[in-house]
Amino acid sequence: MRHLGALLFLLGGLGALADVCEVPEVDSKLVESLGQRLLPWMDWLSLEHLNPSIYVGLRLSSLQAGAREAFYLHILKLNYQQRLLGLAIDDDSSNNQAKPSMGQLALYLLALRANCEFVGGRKGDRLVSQLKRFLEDEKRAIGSNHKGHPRTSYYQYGLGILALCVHQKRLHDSVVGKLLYAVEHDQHLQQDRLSVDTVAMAGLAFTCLEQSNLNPNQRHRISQAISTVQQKILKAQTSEGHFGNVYSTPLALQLLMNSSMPGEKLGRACLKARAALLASMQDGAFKNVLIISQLLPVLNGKSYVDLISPDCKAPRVLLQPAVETPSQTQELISVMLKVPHALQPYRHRISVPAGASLEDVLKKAQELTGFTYETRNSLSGPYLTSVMGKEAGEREFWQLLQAPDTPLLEGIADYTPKDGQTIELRLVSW
Ligand code: B12
Repeated sequence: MRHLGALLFLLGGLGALADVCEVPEVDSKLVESLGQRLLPWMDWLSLEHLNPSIYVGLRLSSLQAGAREAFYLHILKLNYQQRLLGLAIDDDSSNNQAKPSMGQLALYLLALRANCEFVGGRKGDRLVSQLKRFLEDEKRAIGSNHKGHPRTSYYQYGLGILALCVHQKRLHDSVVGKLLYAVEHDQHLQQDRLSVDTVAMAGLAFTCLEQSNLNPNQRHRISQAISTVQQKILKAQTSEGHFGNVYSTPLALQLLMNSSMPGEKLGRACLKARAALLASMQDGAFKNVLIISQLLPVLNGKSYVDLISPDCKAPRVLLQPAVETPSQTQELISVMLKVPHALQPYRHRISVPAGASLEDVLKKAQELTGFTYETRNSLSGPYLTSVMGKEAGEREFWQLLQAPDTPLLEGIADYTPKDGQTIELRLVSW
């Protein structure tokens, strides 16, 4: 805040008015209905549904879940410590649980900060060392000539740096340097397109480093990279107002809310984005809990950078569970499902009740027509890993498209196909 004030003063002196990104308050009923979607997930304590992002999103929002919240954090701690440190294993199944990825460990550390805890003690130090080691390994995978790729993604690389930063843990300049280089040289592209989520996450990490002054030798490069990120995000604004697409807009706004620029462009762009978000919220576009957890902080004027010193005493409204109104529909729709480039090409018309998800279509196709698929659970929901016996390899994925060529903006569990639509599954590199 002090920096912003100084900057405003300086720019004022130069005759240019500095502009900030604000997202004015949104109807509280609309915000609450988003928060209510998180509640069932907080009661659903099975391991594959535990999601530290939900906890972070709620703590940075204007809402709270009462006693559920503390209990949820407790379960997160037990689960993450057990899987990462191999502690207190009394049943065999826990031995087989996959270790959290670098990004998941990072989100867990953000969750601790969201409760105003600093990671510490012997166990905490080991978690910090693990995250640092993950980043070092990724740095090596990228290579000294920057020709390689991180094994996870630059998104997770940024998340890792951000998590250590909010815990005031120092990283070697060379680790930060890889993310700087990626932003400076457009290496965070996905299929030749800018991934707004990825640059926004990098920008959030840089903003934290700048505010905490953890890598003073790179100060100049870091602030340059922040403005590069801001420019890229502003340039990616669509005519409706979203940055990238509707689902990257929350993270983009988290980044821009920490920005200031001369002129009026920033403030105008943010107001337009807010209007677009509002329209999408009213349209029911926000179904996915991970995305909701990235959006709720924005609607409360907060970002992940606030985890440097979170306000854990701020009053928040207690969420009440939503009253379910089950929609009964007998109406059937028909969806064409095709996998043209498989070893065994597949094409069938599948009939499902209106409102069914794409996952329901895949299930039905598997039951009735010899279609086969597999999924893996992720924080965003079920991720399609294999189709017609063909598993996606390294840096490949099964892309979901509406024929002929429009990638879907949602995963199989959230997307609800319309009558007569053709859905294609296509193995692509990224
Ligand atoms: C990196 C990334 C990818 C990479 C993942 C591979 C990798 N090795 O990292 C690739 C390019 C393959 C990818 C693919 C897709 N993605 Co993507 N992806 C992301 C991104 C930028 C970061 C995810 C991440 O690392 N999270 C952090 C870690 C700690 O969480 P995690 O759960 O362990 O991460 C895994 C999952 O996120 C999974 N994953 C990635 N994307 C998606 C999408 C869905 C719907 C699911 C269920 C899982 C999933 O891959 C991660 C690595 O294993 C997010 C951005 C965001 N805001 O979250 C978008 C994002 C999650 N993806 C999105 C989409 C739509 C897709 C696709 C459905 C696109 C398509 N039309 O095919 C496909 C998934 C199809 C499938 N097979 O099920 C949307 C989801 C929106 C929503 N409503 O939920 C996001 C938010 C981007 C956006 N703004 O549009 N993605």
